[in-house]
Amino acid sequence: MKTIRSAADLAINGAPPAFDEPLHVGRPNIGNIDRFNELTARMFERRWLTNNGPLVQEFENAIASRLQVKHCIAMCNGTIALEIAIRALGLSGEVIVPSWTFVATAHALYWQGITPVFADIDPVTHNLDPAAVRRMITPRTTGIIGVHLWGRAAPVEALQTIADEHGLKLMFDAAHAFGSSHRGQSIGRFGACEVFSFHATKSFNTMEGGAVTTNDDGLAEAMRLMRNFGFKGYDNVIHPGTNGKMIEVCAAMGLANLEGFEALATNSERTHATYARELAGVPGISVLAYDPVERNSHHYVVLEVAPDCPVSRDAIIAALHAENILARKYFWPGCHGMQPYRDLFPHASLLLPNTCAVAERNVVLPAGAALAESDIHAVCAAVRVLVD
Ligand code: T4K
Repeated sequence: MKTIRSAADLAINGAPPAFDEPLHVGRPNIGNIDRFNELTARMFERRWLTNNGPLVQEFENAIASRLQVKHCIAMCNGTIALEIAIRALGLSGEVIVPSWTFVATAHALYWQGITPVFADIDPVTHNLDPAAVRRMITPRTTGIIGVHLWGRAAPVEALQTIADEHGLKLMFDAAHAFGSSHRGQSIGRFGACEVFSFHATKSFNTMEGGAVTTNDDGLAEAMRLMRNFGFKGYDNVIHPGTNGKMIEVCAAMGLANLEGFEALATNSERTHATYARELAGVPGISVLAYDPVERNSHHYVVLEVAPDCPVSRDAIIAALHAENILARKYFWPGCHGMQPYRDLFPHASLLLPNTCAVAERNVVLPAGAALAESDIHAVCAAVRVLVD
């Protein structure tokens, strides 16, 4: 790794890149590998690999008890989990979602013939703005999906009030929020249900995987059926369904990763604090802060580049990439700027000024357990030298 002290040290000036190997956003956090090996060895002895196996059941119990929620239904990934939750809730017509989210939130609706209607966000929290949600309600609206973006809770109570007033269903995309809290309670217990992604790039992962958590017995039962083709026992299909099952290897990874999760979360919090400290006072940029009284996985370190910053956001990203620091501009340009939504709502940006502004200033920096303290110093040095 190169020590960056001046502009001449930067790869854009012909110097070698800061890192020989790329430094990624989303490098997987890996917990207790011995435990994983032990669990999978027993799995092979049992010859039970999927279809609601013992590891999946153990994993579901562990998640439900950790989040203090009645049901956890593990799934093969977060997108299928969203689709199944949406179907189990009976959503149809139009559903209000933020545009400022990973495109899976919108696709999970569109894929089932439901129109995602994009509401604007609060530019400070990056989460849905309740007033904007109200403006997007029509006679076709059946629900709202709040997203706990970057692990920060969406405005849960305000969205619930709107949903209750208009007879709408409320669910949450909690893909970023495993380990986060709202008013001191674990995310996973709000709305009709909450959907997690346990993808490899998430703070807590099962390689691929996801889950829906809910306190509603009927909803949980419907989702369990839908996850397994609608089967209730042998030869008895009582519901339309799909294949949303989590496999045993993924559950083993989840159980192994749960063991080390507290240490990983503490490390991520430290990483976030180091970035914030080292980049404080650099003109035109700021590290997005999370609520200090709530738990957040701190998995996403988000840098905001102000319009008056001497160097543009895209120039910063290009320079970092030249150093092999693969920062991302998640979730630019917002779902409304992606297909098919760009064609569906060609003028959506007029109603999404905050989304558009945030999309132009966002940079997600490498974080996670794979990063050494010295890596963070080098990334910050590169940013400081570029902007100062
Ligand atoms: N809702 C929200 C709000 C979400 O953010 C997501 C997923 C979902 C729903 C859907 O959940 P899933 O169906 O995915 O469970 C990645 C992830 O694939 C996606 O899960 C995640 N959000 C999204 C934010 O990021 P890409 O297209 O950016 O992935 P990719 O391949 O560019 O990888 C990201 C970085 O991670 C790269 O720099 C490489 C690094 N990486 C990745 C993998 C898989 C590794 O170092 N090792 C690995 O094994 O979407």
